[in-house]
Amino acid sequence: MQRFSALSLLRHALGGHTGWQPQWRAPEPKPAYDALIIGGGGHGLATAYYLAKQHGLRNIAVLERGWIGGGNTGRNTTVIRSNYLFAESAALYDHAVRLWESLSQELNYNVMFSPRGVMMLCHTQHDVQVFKRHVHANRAAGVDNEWLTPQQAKAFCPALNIGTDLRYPVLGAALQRRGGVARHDAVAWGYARAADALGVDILQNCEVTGIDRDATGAVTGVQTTRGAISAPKIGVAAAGHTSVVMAMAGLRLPLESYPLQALVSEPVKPVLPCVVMSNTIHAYISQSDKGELVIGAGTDAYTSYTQRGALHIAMHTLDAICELFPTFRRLRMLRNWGGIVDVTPDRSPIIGRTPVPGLYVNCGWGTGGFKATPGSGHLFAWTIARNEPHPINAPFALARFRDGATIDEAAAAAVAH
Ligand code: FAD
Ligand code: PYC
Repeated sequence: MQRFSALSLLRHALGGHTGWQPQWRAPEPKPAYDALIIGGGGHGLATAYYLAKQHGLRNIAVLERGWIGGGNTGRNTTVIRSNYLFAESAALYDHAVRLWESLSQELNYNVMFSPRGVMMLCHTQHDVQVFKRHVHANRAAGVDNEWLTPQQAKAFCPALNIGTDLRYPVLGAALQRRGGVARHDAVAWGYARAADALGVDILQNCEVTGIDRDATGAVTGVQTTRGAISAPKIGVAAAGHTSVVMAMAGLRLPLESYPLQALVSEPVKPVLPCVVMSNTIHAYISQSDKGELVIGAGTDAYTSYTQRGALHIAMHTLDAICELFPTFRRLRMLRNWGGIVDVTPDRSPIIGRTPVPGLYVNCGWGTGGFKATPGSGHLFAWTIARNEPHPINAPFALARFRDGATIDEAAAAAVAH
């Protein structure tokens, strides 16, 4: 059943990076479900959609303490790519990129996926060596990535300054042409609408405040601000706040939460044909379909739950952008915001079972989980439904920190943290 109104579609058409959200006839919580997903961001909603669509679990609910997509899903800068170093990661993120390529058709909702190319700049010999290694590793794993000279980088992105008098001159770049951007809130709404149509209850303003367990330690349900709800399976996709939720079940995870911020300029005519990223000088930029330049900074240096970043981090990023793109110097910034990302010691996510029977976790995407949304939901749904990981997410188990089988993607994360 389609529960979205014409008003919600109008709001989508008018929406910005924050704010508007679709309205539908909100269901009341039932006392019992077959499975619960905590967190109504892209990952949680995608998980619910694939649980219903591919595993036939339809008596399920997504519990969101605020509004769907109001967390990092609606706050991120939408860079999509799969150029990670290790084969396990390239397989994980490329699984997602392949799903992105047909997601609008899958959901019958335009998520505005735009594979316009992601170019990652090198400014030091160390960068050159690291990114050439990524190019070779990706190509060996069947993932597209190519090396560009500074002149080739400028030909791909004419506004880029490749002058040799820069403080950090551009020495080359790695380009993934299949990478790009999408419309972040449309992803949340598209999955929500499709899950809702399959019978999933999406419960907003429903904060989980406790996780109930029986004498064997297995989960039996949750306490929420809208009452107690029982279920034998609970999946947690509460980015940034995963530690808080997992502590309700007595679990401590290897996670730290940091603010990460971004900002947009006033809208201008098309000037930037691709995504440009630079980890070394802590800045990345793309242009939205509305014309705004979408600019992102590194994480704050301190752990925190404040959904805003420090001013000096943003200023540092704008200095870097102005050096790389002198033509943008006179643009005014329209708005800025922040989100909270949770980061693991190896900068790779955790997707899998936990030591608590019936409790599953999907977290630790740090600065880079938007790109993974469809793949993450697809694999997490598989894991919850079958109580075992899919081969693609098996290496991303929590146990890797105990076993020393970490997957260090700090360089590929590409956002300073
Ligand atoms: P969220 O969308 O945050 O969803 C989690 C939800 O859980 C939230 O809505 C929250 O309200 C809810 N929740 C928390 N606690 C509870 C509770 N107790 N009860 C009920 N609900 C609860 N990634 C990229 O790949 N590319 C990018 O360009 C990119 N840019 C970024 C830029 C910024 C500024 C930020 C902040 C992040 C960026 N990321 C990027 C990271 C990306 O946004 C996240 O990894 C991704 O969106 C996580 O999705 P999610 O669904 O897990 O989390
Ligand atoms: O992971 O590509 C990324 C990214 C870009 C901006 C923030 N994260």
